[in-house]
Amino acid sequence: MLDGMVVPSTPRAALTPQWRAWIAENLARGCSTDSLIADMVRAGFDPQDARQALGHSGTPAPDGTAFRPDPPRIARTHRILAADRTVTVAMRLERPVIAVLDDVLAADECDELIARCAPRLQRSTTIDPQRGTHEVIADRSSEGSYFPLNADPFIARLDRRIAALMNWPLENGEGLQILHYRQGGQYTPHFDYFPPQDPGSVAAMAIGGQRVASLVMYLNDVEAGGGTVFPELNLTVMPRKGAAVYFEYCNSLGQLDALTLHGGLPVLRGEKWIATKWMRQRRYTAS
Ligand code: PD2
Ligand code: ZN
Repeated sequence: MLDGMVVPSTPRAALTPQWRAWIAENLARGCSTDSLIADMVRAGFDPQDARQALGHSGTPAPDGTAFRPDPPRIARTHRILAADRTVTVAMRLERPVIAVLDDVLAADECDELIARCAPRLQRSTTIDPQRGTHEVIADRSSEGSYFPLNADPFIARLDRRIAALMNWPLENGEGLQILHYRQGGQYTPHFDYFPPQDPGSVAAMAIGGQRVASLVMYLNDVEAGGGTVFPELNLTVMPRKGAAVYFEYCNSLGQLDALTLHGGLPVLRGEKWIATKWMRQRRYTAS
């Protein structure tokens, strides 16, 4: 631990949000996972709990050091020519790499995605950490639908644009995931990558490997609430129709950036529609 960092005090050494923030902050400062585990054990954690907490906060590089960011995959320019559309960069963060992007989708493209999905929504699932299967859980109160890669010419155009924007091969992308939140709907903070210590991650990573970057596109204007929050960064991105938030979390060593913890805040008024694209380390399609 670096000088000046205050170790959070908690009577039962539980993994509170303050402890998670402390772990993320120290990893970002370059502390080794071993030194953080030692500090946590001194503060009353069971060593196994401390190791598990660190496993969930990022995978150390082969030499045991903390996450080392690669140069961003996304272009550094103010405007990005993404195949058939020019996207404007409204905001950037270097660590973790986050970009807020305007004009990713045209208004009529947002409307078409919503119209196509509305009749076939199903309660959203997440990947079970033990088994790797898709399960309905209370943490994700939304309904969703899915378009396989290149499902038709309209989806293929969007897949191509998004791959160019994210600067990954189109084949590394999972199919577009559409989510609908009603008033009160939310998605509690989580990582989009598959936590390495979860047994279910092996199955989830069998095709295409780890997830490396996400693009969450907003398909409508939400009346109140519904922002995408990054609790470790005190950052909330407001949903605006056609805009998106992009973030990277897996480097070329396979290390994971725990600062990308994020969630969907409760929709306070109105409804919220998003489309999400996740990129993998390798080709995701079976064929
Ligand atoms: O709805 C969102 O803002 C949101 C928040 C966190 C979406 C996702 N994660 C996701 O699709 O992974
Ligand atoms: Zn997410």
